[in-house]
Amino acid sequence: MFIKNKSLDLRNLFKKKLVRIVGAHDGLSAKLIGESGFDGVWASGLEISASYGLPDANILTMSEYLERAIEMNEATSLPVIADCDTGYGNVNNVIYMIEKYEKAGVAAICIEDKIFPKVNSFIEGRQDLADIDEFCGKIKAAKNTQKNPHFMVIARVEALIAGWGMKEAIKRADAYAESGADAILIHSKKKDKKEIIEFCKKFKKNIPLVIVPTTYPKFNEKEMPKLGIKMVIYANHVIRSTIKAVSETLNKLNKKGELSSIEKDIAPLSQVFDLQGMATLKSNEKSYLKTKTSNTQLLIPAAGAPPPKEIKNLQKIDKFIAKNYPVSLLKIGNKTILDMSIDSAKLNNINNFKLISGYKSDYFKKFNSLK
Ligand code: SPV
Ligand code: MG
Repeated sequence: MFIKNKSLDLRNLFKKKLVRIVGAHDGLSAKLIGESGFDGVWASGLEISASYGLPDANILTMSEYLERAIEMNEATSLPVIADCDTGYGNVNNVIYMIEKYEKAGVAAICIEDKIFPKVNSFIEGRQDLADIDEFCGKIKAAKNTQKNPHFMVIARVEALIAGWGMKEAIKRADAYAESGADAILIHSKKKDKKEIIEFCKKFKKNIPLVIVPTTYPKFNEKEMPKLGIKMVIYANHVIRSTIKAVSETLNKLNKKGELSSIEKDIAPLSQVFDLQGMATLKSNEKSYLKTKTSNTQLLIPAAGAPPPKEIKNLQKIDKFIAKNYPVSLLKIGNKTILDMSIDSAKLNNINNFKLISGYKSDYFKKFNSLK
C-alpha cells in the first residue's frame, strides 16, 4: 500500500525560502487551507480547544488532540505539524506521543518548554517554564523514538513569553538545538517584531527558526528569510475568521428573520458539497454500486389509443384529454398513468426506461429522456 511520506514532503519544503503554515482545528479547516495555496497545516492547540469551547490549557487529552490531527491529516494532502504543547506529561508521555503521532502520518510535532498543564502563551499570569535539562531529555527521547528519519521535532522556546529575557531564550534555543531538535520555534507576545528580530540576530546555531507572529502582525514575509526564519505559522486566524463570520451571520438572521438577508454572505451549498467530495462519491457509485435492479431496463408499453369505456366513465378525467390522448397520458389526480409507473419503478431503484409508444407518439415528446 502506498503511504505518503509527509515528513519528507515537509523536509523538501524547507528548500523554499519560507515555509508558510496556517493553523486549523478540524478536517474542513485543514481542507480549506489545502485549497488556498499555503504549504502546510498547524494542528493548533488553541484552535482545537476553542472549537470545543474550552480553554487552551490542556483540558483536552492527548487522544482528543490526536484525533483532530488525524482528521486534518486525512482531509488534506499537505503536511500537518501538530502542536503538542508540553508533550502531555514527562518524557514517557513524550515517547508514547511520538509513537502515536508518527504512526498517524503527522509530518512533525512541536513541543514547548513549559510545565504541564500549560496555559496559552497570551494569557496573563502563570507561564511556568520547564527545567532546561528536563526539556532537553524530552527532545532526545522524541528523536530516538521516531522511526521515519524525516519526521521533525520542533522545540519551542517560551522564555520571552515567561519574561525570562533574551539571554535565557538564546541559552535554551542553543541547548535544544544541541539536543537534536530539527527547528526552534521562538515565541514572543510583544506588539512589534523588534524582540523576535533581536533574537534572530543573536541566535547563531545553524538550525531553522520558526515564528508565530500573532501579536506582531506588521511583519512581512519578505523580511523573514534574511533573519534565518524558515517557517511562519499563522496559528489562529482560521478560527478567528470563523468566529467573526458566524457571529455576524447569526446576528443578521436574528434581526431580519429571513434567510434571504444572509444568503449572499454565506457559502453556497454547492461549495459545501464540493468540499465534502460528493463528485467522487457519485462517480464511485456509478462504477461500483451494483444493486439487484441497477442494470434492469423497464419497458413501458404506452401505445394504447383512447379511451376504453371504463376510463371514459371514470370521474375526475378531463373529457377532452380522455378522447384525444394516449391512455398512458391520462391523469388520475395530479399524475399521468405513465408517471405513476415511472415513480413506482424509481422506488425500486430502476432508472433505465424504454417507452413503447404507438398512438400519437409525438405526445410523448416531453418524455425525451426515456428514448
Ligand atoms: C497554538 O496555536 O495553539 C499555539 C500558538 O500554540 S499560540 O496560541 O500563539 O501560543
Ligand atoms: Mg498551542
